[in-house]
Amino acid sequence: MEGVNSGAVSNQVSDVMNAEVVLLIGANPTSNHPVAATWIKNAAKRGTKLIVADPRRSDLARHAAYFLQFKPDTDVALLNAMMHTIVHEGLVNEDFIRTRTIGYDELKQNVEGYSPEAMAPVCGIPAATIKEVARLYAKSKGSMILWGMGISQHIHGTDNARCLIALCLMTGQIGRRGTGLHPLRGQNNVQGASDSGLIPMVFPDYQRVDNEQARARFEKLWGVTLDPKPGLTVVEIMDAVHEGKIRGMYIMGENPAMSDPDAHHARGALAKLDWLVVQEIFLTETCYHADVILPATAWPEKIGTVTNTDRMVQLGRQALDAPGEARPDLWIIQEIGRRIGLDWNYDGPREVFNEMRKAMPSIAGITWERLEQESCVTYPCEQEGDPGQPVVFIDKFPTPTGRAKFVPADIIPAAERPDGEFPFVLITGRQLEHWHTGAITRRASVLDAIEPDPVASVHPLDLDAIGAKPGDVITIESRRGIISLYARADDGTPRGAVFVPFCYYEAAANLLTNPALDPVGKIPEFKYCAVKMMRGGELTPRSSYGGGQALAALATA
Ligand SMILES: Nc1nc2c(c(=O)[nH]1)N[C@H]1C(S)=C(S)[C@@H](COP(=O)(O)OP(=O)(O)OC[C@H]3O[C@@H](n4cnc5c(=O)[nH]c(N)nc54)[C@H](O)[C@@H]3O)O[C@H]1N2
Ligand SMILES: Nc1nc2c(c(=O)[nH]1)N[C@H]1C(S)=C(S)[C@@H](COP(=O)(O)OP(=O)(O)OC[C@H]3O[C@@H](n4cnc5c(=O)[nH]c(N)nc54)[C@H](O)[C@@H]3O)O[C@H]1N2
Ligand SMILES: [Mo]
Repeated sequence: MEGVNSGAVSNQVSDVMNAEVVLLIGANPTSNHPVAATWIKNAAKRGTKLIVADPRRSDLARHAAYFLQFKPDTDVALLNAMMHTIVHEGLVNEDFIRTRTIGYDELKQNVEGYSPEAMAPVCGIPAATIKEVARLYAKSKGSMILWGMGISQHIHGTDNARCLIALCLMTGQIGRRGTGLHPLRGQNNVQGASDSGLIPMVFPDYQRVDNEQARARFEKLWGVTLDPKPGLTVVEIMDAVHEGKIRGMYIMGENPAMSDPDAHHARGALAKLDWLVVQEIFLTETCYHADVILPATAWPEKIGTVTNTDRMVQLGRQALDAPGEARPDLWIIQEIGRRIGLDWNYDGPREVFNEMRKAMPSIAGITWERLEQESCVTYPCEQEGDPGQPVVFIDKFPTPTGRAKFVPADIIPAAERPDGEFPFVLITGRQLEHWHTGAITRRASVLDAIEPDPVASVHPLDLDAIGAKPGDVITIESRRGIISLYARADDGTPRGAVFVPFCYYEAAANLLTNPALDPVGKIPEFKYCAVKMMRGGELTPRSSYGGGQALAALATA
């Protein structure tokens, strides 16, 4: 059971109700995971002590016992200082460390250099506060950690996560109700996509492609020879196009012309391709570069399963007819497969799901019939009838030794720090009303009416410093690009920083961002680059959709 790999989600979000302490770091659930936010607020109301740590104050800070508005990019400093306190005050769980982990001595030695007193000026949180939250987390009967992209999207994102894991391991705050680690998942099916092998270095259930045994198993299952070489990740793919190593691309349900960092570079790659196919439900900025566009059906127009952040598999059913010539993604993929000579003849999503059960021990016990009856089924679920396991890692971890490893982390600064010429930090992310690149939500009249125009959130004192007032047009420039958009006063944004959502084509945040990657996770540094900010500028004309246009069209219709 516990040998089954399920990513790192050890406990479901609703488990915050069983936690005495919840540490939420680098995530803004009120905007991005509203259902999770509701669980967290309800838990806080019932007495769970909420610690919110984020350079930007979000709505959940109002519900927090402690809100740590630490300096952007200083997670390792803050977390190492918490661990220093836990070590020095004898709050570690020695029994857990001895029986369930390896590498503690190295970690202990490493955090020695990170006293709260030394780290306070680095991260901007007083030493006494760091100690209080460290004690609170370590001593409680159950402490849970939830995190988001504020942790991951740095060149040291893996180190940030390693610190959270170490914090949890040294205190034994995992393997029970109301404890553990929950990296809040993004898209409705990003967990399911990862589980089923949509990662360039793994097969289903996270079996490495370069692991001979794993490869042999899948070669037998599929009756083909498989490539042992890990593939490229998103940003690496665009680099490979510029290097002339990739000449054709097939993109399905992704809008990299807007979502990749350094958009000029990414769009340049799309334009350079000999052949680009985009399978989409809308005519996106990526489609502008396509040779062929394959119209797909949207979520309510087809049948299929998704897996949410809580490791719950659920079945979506068709509620609407597909428009025009749109076809389900599965139909399109299967037809392409057949026309290049593959013998694919799945009789629909159910048959594909049954093959997934054969490929993935973690969901082997989930039947299609059960999904038709129950709203969702939690995995690991290895045998039919198994209720599923809401809490994993109860008595071992999914590693060869069954133990978890401490990995010490040191401070690595962001790839591009502010300087005299580019004095502000650009933080990019999301807002409630829009989804990523705006492809869907800017076409939704109500959402588009609420947030029609590109905005930058800036601290009122910084707005003052550049001579701008709320509602003025301001211009933000980085070493890679320049955008003009409306200024919004927001005293939750720290001084010296500006927050820009990446959904607006007219002022695309990713024209500015730095494509530097975390060497392990290969995630770009979307949360930190250097920019300058000036009052004034030319607003780019609105795109073919968005900017209140969907609503205006409705009014005149
Ligand atoms: N409405 C809406 N909901 C969404 C999405 C959407 O586009 N719109 N997208 C979905 C997807 S795919 C994802 S991945 C999730 C993302 O969900 P979140 O991770 O909550 O979203 P972000 O807005 O990217 O950033 C999270 C937080 O990181 C903080 N941050 C910035 N710099 C740092 C730092 O140095 N350290 C720390 N610790 N924090 C920092 C920001 O202030 C912000 O509050 O949302 C999902 N939900
Ligand atoms: N600056 C900045 N950039 C970021 C981030 C950030 O925080 N800051 N976050 C990053 C993260 S975490 C993520 S997840 C990415 C998201 O980046 P993308 O995945 O590129 O963004 P989306 O807008 O969600 O694009 C999904 C596309 O799929 C299409 N689509 C929807 N449903 C279907 C379907 O059923 N079939 C098909 N074929 N197509 C469909 C939509 O129309 C849309 O164009 O952005 C990343 N980029
Ligand atoms: Mo995401």
